[in-house]
Amino acid sequence: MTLAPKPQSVAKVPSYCYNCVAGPDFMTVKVVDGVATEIEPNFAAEDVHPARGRVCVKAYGLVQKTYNPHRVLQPMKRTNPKKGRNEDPGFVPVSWDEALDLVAAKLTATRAKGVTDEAGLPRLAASFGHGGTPAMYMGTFPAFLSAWGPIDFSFGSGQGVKCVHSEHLYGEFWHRAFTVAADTPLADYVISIGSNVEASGGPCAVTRHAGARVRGYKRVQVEPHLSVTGACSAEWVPIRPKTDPAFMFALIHVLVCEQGLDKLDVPFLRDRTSSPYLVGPDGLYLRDAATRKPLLWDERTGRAVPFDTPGAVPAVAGCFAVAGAVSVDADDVCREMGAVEGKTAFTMLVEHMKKYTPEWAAGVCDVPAATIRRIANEYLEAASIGTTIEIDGHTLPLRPVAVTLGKSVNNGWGAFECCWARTLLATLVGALENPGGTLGTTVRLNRPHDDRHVSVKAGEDGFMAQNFNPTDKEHWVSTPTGRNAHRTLVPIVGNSAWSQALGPTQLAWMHLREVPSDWSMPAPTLPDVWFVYRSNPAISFWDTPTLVDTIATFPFTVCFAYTVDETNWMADVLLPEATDLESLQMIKVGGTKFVEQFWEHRGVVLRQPAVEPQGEARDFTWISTELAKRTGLLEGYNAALNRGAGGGAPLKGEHYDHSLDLSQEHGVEPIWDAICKASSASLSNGAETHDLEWFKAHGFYTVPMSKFDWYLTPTMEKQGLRYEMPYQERLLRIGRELGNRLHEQKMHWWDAQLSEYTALPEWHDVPGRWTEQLVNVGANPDDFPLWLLATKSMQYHTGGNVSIALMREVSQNVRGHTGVIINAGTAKRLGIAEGDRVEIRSHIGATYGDAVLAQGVRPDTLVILGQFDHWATPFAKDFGMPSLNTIAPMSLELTDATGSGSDIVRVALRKVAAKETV
Ligand SMILES: Nc1nc2c(c(=O)[nH]1)N[C@H]1C(S)=C(S)[C@@H](COP(=O)(O)OP(=O)(O)OC[C@H]3O[C@@H](n4cnc5c(=O)[nH]c(N)nc54)[C@H](O)[C@@H]3O)O[C@H]1N2
Ligand SMILES: Nc1nc2c(c(=O)[nH]1)N[C@H]1C(S)=C(S)[C@@H](COP(=O)(O)OP(=O)(O)OC[C@H]3O[C@@H](n4cnc5c(=O)[nH]c(N)nc54)[C@H](O)[C@@H]3O)O[C@H]1N2
Ligand code: SF4
Ligand SMILES: [Mo]
Repeated sequence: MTLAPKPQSVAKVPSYCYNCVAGPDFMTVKVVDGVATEIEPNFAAEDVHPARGRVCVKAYGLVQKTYNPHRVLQPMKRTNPKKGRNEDPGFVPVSWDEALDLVAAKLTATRAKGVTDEAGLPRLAASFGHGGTPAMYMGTFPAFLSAWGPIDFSFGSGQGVKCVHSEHLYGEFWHRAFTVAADTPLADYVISIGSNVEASGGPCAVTRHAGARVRGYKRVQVEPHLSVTGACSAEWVPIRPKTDPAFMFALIHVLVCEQGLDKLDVPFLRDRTSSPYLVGPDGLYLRDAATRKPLLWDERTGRAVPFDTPGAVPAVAGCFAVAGAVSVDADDVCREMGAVEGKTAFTMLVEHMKKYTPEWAAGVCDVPAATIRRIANEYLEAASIGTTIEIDGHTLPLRPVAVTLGKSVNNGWGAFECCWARTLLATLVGALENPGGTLGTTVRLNRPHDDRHVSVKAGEDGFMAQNFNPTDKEHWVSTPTGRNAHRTLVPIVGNSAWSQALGPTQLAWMHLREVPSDWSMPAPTLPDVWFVYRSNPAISFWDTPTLVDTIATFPFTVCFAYTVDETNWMADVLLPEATDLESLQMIKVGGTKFVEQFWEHRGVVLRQPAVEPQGEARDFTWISTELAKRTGLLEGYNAALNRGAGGGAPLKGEHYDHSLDLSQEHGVEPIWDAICKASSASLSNGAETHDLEWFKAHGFYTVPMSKFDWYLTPTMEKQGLRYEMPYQERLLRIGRELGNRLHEQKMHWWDAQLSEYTALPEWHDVPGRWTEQLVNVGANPDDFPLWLLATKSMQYHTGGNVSIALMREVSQNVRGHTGVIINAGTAKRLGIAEGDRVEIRSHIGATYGDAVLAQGVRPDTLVILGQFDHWATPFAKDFGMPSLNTIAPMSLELTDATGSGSDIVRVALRKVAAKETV
């Protein structure tokens, strides 16, 4: 027996993982003689990181990721001019010089033609995946993009429209909540509607929920199948897919119609919401004729007065005679109302909700009325209206109840209603943005991204200001500036840096093939150059076979590549960047961020090369600087870095100046050294400056932040602002205005989407839209009797780590990872046994997998985990896993007003011979 040689050096290198949106999480990389061997927690972060310095199972795959034998380790050039699934790209290795020259020459030639083309669309397009996480790995590439000018982020990967889409838009509108979470450490009762947080929430959420369970909180999981979250909840409610609005409307009915106003948080409704605003007979607010301010009924003087009248005591409920008011409709049409009756918005709500009884909802949702009523009453009781808590010296209401929504509930048709109902359920008991309640995490459509309190500014009618895309005649953007037409079609998405990627991205794909017959805008063009990084739309989007054909028509595609995958199979150039454990970057951490990242600190953390890059992989910052230099954009690139585009703080601040010389090319380490110094100086107001060497040793730098900042309501109170709940007068008006603009252009193809703009949402047959769509494409709904849904896997971050063997090995022990989850009774009826090969067929195609029988799934529902069915990605292409994306259509009919859709499709199921797999 020979003994392994004694290691010469063992290092523990601090770093971060941000492979999924539940991050960032802290870790250390154990390096033995220059080889990464293990991932470990970073216990130095125990007191600052909400998961006490720990990462999830996925991060443990990063060692194998680094040494994956299938990695692309040299720049590659395509030699087969034909593109398509069945066309071998014929990639051949080239030097970095040749690859960069090729890309730079293409970019320079494109730029010479003008950054936008004859249709007014950017010639350069870029797609980044998985909820913005690629930015945590792309070094200074954002500075290059910023130096370039207009770029089209229209081509969706699975992120955006398939992600928590309506929540992003409406959450930010109502309470500066790009994503929404429960205040888990204080919550006593959480209704979790399709939010699979035990699988998808990462170590921060899992730690917080485990703590809450020990404390005795109750979580009710409302979901068609028994996810791991359902399995460790107090109760599972197997609701019929896509009927969640009805369930939630019935909860509201119990609160406002059965329990009534006296049982609710009256001061909150009176002072912090639009509940007292008077609505006239035309469904619009009654407004003061002179100032056009909405009126409310002042109980003190017995008169209708403008909402901001000092000393007024607003009536929350009631009908009142009002004379001489006006209403303001779309396009500023002002109507004189004469003598009319004004109802408070709250009374409008109560009358509206009367029909949505638990008995009615039971028929829609397949949930017993008694269960719905009990849950509503438990929620109300747990809200403990009237109690308070002290948070860092401030006395705040304690409302330990929350409703959370998962991604398939808060996107697509029905999502507006669910987001509205969730926000309203919090509002009614004063739990919106108060301790224990429903909280927003961060902002992305508003600024600044790292402090949502600063983004709260007074706007019209006593609400927060909102940067809608204009819908008035003069300013409406009638010619799209990006291929998904976000500014033209979706007012609420705004036009910030993130807005394009959150536009109706499937339209960008669909309209390259065919535009609607009454399209009266310039026909969309192909981008001259398309960049793709950490995104695989050919697997993550809908109708992936057709999408692949569309990608194949793109003239010049540059992919940063880790392995070959289904999207970069169509690339012209592959650029291998140094990955997670091999490259240098600093990012901001702390504050409150996606999923359940609620910190009591804020700061920065460094990712550093724990090991040398494999092969010829190069640091992303080096690649970005080279591209900037070779395209003549170095000065603009350096200027963007000085503004803070590389992450961290701007390089010049009140107490420091580490700006880069604009005319010089800077190396990777000097750039990040400047960012390290500027970030630490900025965080400490000039008291401490730490350089790159310091960060390499210490990993992160944070300063304390008060938990008080988790809650938005005190900020609203300070500014005397109201949440725009329950009545959506503004959205109603904007929708009408948008309709006017589109109809002036003779376009009616977006009319169904316009129906979403309502003051008080109505139940419309949401699941029925899927059967109606089948009828409209000439299919028979009876042929597709089952629902197929998707769910996340704890072991995989979307499709990003499917080629890592360790993840596969772990996941094979977790139910569902070997095929499609089928209710055991349904399987028996169809003659299907455990492990049988089955075909899941929709009206556009079929996908094949093995049967996984379970009791914990509705008989009318099938579930496929993750996103698989790979055909190019090494290792994953041998899994034989089915995928919803292969058979779910891209459909205008199934697109809601925000532009999103759900991962859900009507299917047929049958047993097939083992060999039938294509
Ligand atoms: N069926 C189904 N579809 C879904 C979902 C679902 O749950 N089920 N989820 C949806 C949601 S919520 C989202 S956000 C999207 C996400 O879907 P996308 O936005 O497309 O993102 P990913 O699937 O994470 O992208 C993965 C790609 O990144 C590559 N990659 C991984 N690491 C590296 C690296 O270090 N360097 C480089 N160059 N490339 C790397 C992988 O090889 C892979 O090709 O998917 C959506 N689609
Ligand atoms: N491990 C891991 N964590 C992740 C990710 C990952 O890929 N892997 N991705 C991250 C991203 S990008 C996102 S967007 C989040 C998403 O996080 P989640 O929203 O928690 O995502 P899912 O696991 O897809 O949960 C959706 C659940 O909705 C249920 N569902 C489907 N249709 C319906 C319906 O009509 N009604 C109800 N009530 N339920 C329904 C499904 O059963 C499924 O379990 O996760 C993030 N975290
Ligand atoms: S949850 Fe896991 S994969 Fe996601 S960022 Fe955290 S450690 Fe990484
Ligand atoms: Mo997502």
